[in-house]
Amino acid sequence: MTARSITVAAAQLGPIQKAEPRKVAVERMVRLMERAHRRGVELVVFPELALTTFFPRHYHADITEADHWFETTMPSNQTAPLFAAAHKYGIGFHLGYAEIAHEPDETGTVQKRRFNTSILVNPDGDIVLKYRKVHLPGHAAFDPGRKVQHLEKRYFEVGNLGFPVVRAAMGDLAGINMGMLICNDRRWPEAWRVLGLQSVELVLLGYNTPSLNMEAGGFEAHHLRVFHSHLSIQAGCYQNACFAVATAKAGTEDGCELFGHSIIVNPQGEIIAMATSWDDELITADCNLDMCTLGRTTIFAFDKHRRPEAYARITAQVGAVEPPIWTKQAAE
Ligand code: CDT
Repeated sequence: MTARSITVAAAQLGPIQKAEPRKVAVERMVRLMERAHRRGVELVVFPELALTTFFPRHYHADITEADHWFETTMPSNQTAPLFAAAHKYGIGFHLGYAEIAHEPDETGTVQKRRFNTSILVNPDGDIVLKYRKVHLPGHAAFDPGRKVQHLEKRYFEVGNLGFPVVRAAMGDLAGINMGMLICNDRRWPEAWRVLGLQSVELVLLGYNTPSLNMEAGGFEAHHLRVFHSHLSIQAGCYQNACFAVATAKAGTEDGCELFGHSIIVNPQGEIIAMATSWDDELITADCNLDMCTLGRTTIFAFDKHRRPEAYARITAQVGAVEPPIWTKQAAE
């Protein structure tokens, strides 16, 4: 029996400065796709908000002043070269971008809505999966206590598409179960498990993570920033028996350092490729999807071993509550 295998790439991007037009960013991405094609890659993963600088660090009092960072159509004239390259090279791609959609809100009224979005596109140019970031970090109002703002809660609504997984043809394979997370989502085991419960085999994930904790909430050693990113992705893959391609935007962008360290991880939780630069860099790996079977038929055979009746707090509760206090009298 031949292995179900796909060759994937994390197409890390070096910094995109505030003044850099989308055209230049797209040209850089097309060059990475050309390189990917030469290396036999079948699916390329670009970072979160890959077309512009990480603009949530910039404050606009009037949110509409930030609209120029957003895409209103996909593809557009500016992003069409990515779709053309995908077609030319027979490569699928994952793209993170800021999305403006005119959609009904929860009351049914059509509104202008803003999301931190990613899409999975096949070589024919079909958008086979769309995801909108659920775990938005940062804050909504200008914070004078911070050296650098992180205004995702100002510019984006919480994603309203859940954590979808789709089975679609990619590379030589007739079907791969693929899902997406965006940046901060990778730190939340609940998000990975919702993907795992849909038999995900390959998670596509883009991120922009500062090298320093700008929240000034306490000391966090510099080297632990990368450790926590890798720890989260490796645990997510192991516990859900899947591969992940996790792609960073890296380097010093608008004076702020992003740590890079893009990785590809297998279902054993091992890093099988890692970026070493803070620049545009392509890392690749052959993923034998049959490797997902071991975890999902043994230690993480969900149907045999999960105990949802004991997990009610996971969905019933947001913040943590205090436990009861033990006393000798109560114990007797
Ligand atoms: N883009 C993104 O989600 N970044 C966050 C930084 C958290 S600091 C507010 C991350 O989790 O990597």
